Amino acid sequence: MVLRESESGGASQSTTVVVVGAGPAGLTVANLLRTCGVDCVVLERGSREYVAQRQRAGIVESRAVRMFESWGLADLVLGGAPHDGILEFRVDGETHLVDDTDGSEGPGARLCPQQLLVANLTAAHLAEGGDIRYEVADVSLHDLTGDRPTVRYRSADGTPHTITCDFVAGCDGDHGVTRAAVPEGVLSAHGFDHGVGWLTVLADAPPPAHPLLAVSPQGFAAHFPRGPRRSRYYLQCPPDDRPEAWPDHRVWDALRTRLADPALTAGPITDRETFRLRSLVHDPMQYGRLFLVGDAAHIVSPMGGKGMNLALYDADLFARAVRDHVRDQDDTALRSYSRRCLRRVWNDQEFSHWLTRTVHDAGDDTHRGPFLRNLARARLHRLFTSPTAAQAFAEQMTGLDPAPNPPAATSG
Ligand code: FAS
Repeated sequence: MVLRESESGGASQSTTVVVVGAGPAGLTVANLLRTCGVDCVVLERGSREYVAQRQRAGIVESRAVRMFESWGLADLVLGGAPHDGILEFRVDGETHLVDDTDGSEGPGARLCPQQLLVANLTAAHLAEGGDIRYEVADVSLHDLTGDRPTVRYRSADGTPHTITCDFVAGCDGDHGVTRAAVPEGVLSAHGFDHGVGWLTVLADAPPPAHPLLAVSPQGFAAHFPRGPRRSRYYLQCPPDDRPEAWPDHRVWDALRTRLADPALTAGPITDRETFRLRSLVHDPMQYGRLFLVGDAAHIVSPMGGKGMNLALYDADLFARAVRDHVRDQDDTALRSYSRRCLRRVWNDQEFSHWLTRTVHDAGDDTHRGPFLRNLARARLHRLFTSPTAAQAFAEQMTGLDPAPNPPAATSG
């Protein structure tokens, strides 16, 4: 890292990769680059405490567990319990246990809450001398189509800084600045509004025996573990509903009804939000030397747990591509980054769309009518009775490609 006084005043530095955003995407990129000896600087507008407390995803899929293992990082960054490979569908109170493992060799998914993964990735990177700058402001990108883009920002004390680099990893989520730096008309945005809202609730209440998806005439509900004494619940609601419309008693009544579990143990609710289920993909995921990673490029409804796992997939492909560029002057992977990520993104969008439609259409037929309700119920019946359908479902849940990825990354 080279430190000099810049023309615009303040400090100017140079590095290989500037990573904007310290969520799962940015922190995974930073850890993987560090592992293969590539310099990078991470810029995050929030504080370390803010980033560490955001509660979102709850499962690291098998493919991502094996990815961290291939980089020698699994023991360092993964926490939480191994997932036992069983998913429960409860349809009108009737239980159907579905195996969501594909029987392949290697470790399975982990019930590792996003904030735990983020905390571990942060600690691992800082412990090895990684450079993460929190509470930065006014991040702006320049000369992205040149050989050496620059990133300007203000540090927490207001000092302006300029960093020159080879690549910028845009890991700043759906509302960040990196995608916005791409000129109008370069990216195509493909969106879908599911016309469904979800109330999401976090509570200090006993986790379920298995991750649970419930279909009922009153609408969809879900119950996921978020640690040994904590649960995440989802309740289908009108797309423009507000959290205030859901006082505690209404939440627990609806959960007991839709989960068909009158004895469901309640607990203090620590967080509740409502959001509209929507999906969004930006294509391409690259502009010059800017590479979009994770939610900065795509949003997928939480059905199937693909949001965070897609961010980890992109981060793995980007880090390998930069390693090949730096180590072997081979840009093949950089040139195909966007195409290969988008192939996975559309695969997971399709799976998440299928599952979202199925569990919502199969419930309350006022939602989209009896014809689609019966179609969805037929899909569920096939999943519960056809080994081929169950195998295809498991393959999607694990995130493992039918054709395995290239050989494991070597840090040398
Ligand atoms: P993130 O949004 O996590 O991180 C982006 C980072 O960039 C943030 O730290 C932000 O502060 C920073 N940033 C933004 N602008 C910046 C700027 N200008 N300068 C510097 N830094 C900047 N996915 C699942 O798989 N399963 C789930 O159950 C699930 N539940 C979810 C529940 C909710 C309420 C939400 C909102 C999402 C959920 N998701 C879920 C999706 C979620 O996990 C995302 O896919 C994941 O956070 C994406 O990670 P990143 O791409 O790193 O983006």
